[in-house]
Amino acid sequence: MPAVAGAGPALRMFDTATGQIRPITPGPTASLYVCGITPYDATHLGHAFTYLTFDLLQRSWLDAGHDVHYVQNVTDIDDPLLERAVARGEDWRVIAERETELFRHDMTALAVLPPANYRGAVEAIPSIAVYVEQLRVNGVVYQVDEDLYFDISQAPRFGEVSRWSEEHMLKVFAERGGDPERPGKRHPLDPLMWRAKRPDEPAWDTLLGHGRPGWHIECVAIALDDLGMSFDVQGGGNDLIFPHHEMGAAHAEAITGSWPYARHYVHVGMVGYEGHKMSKSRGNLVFVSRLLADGVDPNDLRLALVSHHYREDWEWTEADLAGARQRRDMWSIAANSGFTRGAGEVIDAIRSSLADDLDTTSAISAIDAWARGYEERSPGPRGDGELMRAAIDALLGVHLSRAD
Ligand code: 5CA
Ligand code: ZN
Repeated sequence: MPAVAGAGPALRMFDTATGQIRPITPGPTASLYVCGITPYDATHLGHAFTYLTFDLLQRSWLDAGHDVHYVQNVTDIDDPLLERAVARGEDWRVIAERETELFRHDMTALAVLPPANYRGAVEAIPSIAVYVEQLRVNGVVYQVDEDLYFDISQAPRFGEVSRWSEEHMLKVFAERGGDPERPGKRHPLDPLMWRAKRPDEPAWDTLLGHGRPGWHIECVAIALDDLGMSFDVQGGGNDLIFPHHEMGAAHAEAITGSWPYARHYVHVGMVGYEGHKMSKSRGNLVFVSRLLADGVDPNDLRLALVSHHYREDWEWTEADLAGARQRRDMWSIAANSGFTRGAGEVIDAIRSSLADDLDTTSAISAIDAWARGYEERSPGPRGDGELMRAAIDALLGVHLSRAD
């Protein structure tokens, strides 16, 4: 990321747990955990929107002089992956490896700065087993048949991340991987921690016996091992607010006896397509790799996505891409023209906008106004265009074209 002279105001972001935009106050090293993909299908624009959001956050921290310890998981063992493997007649490991590779390739193409640690659920299994065993010994985890569940009634702060009513929780729990109806559970919302081996399912031999981990504990084990308790930001799409991040915070509190799990919960709006949230289960997907293979410039795609505020739920259309292409052309022409002025103030405006809950729409409007200024066709100060080029590259991750 190019260095840009100067500095912006301190970053403030919306925090789901408090419902407020409040300052994020990292130490010299900012810590970030973002929930990664379940690799059973290639990267769609919803995934890209989520990871671009946290890329803007990482860039903003780097610009402010912080080091960033960014950890991301890949859910390389879970029900949807196994279901896909059966449906396709492929080995689940082959699918996971292929789709993870494709995801990483797509992220690189979109100029997403990589996480420092990229962790698989499978590699975390020994650690997960130790945490679950500790909770079992403490009586917070109980057995249903051969499986293990977490007792939410023993999590005093349960509900403080989403702030949802129990009624609302119950409504979505089953849609998002939960099993409220299973007989033998103490509470319908209790989440699975460990699933004992079933015929035809992969399993790992651990101190909990043969089986595989539940979803939430996977992210908790990785986050606690790599970042410890009370890291700066837990991130993901807003479909992860409940149950995933609520359960994660409850698990982590039970394991460590402390709070908060994350100091800030940042959730990204859902990208829709053809009237519904873009999702692998519905199949209404626009893939990053497809667009790139069709010749779309990744800078245009990146600009199209970041033109939406990250908290907005929005619907992708072809017009997003056409608009971004036109805008990046306009910015490139301006940067190459020698007829622009005011880069310093515009860079201040970009930084202030981004510091205000990653307000990319205001940042982009400020750049638009600067770019339109070139139409006066009177020479501006030398280097103005180059300053803007570097700032747009560093802060938004968008490269402008050079004059031919
Ligand atoms: N592996 C889990 C997280 S531990 C998972 O949710 N995987 S995923 O592949 O379904 O989603 C990966 C990330 O993309 C998550 O942060 C999710 O919230 C986000 N995401 C999924 N669909 C969309 C969408 N349509 N719009 C925006 N973000 C999305
Ligand atoms: Zn996760």
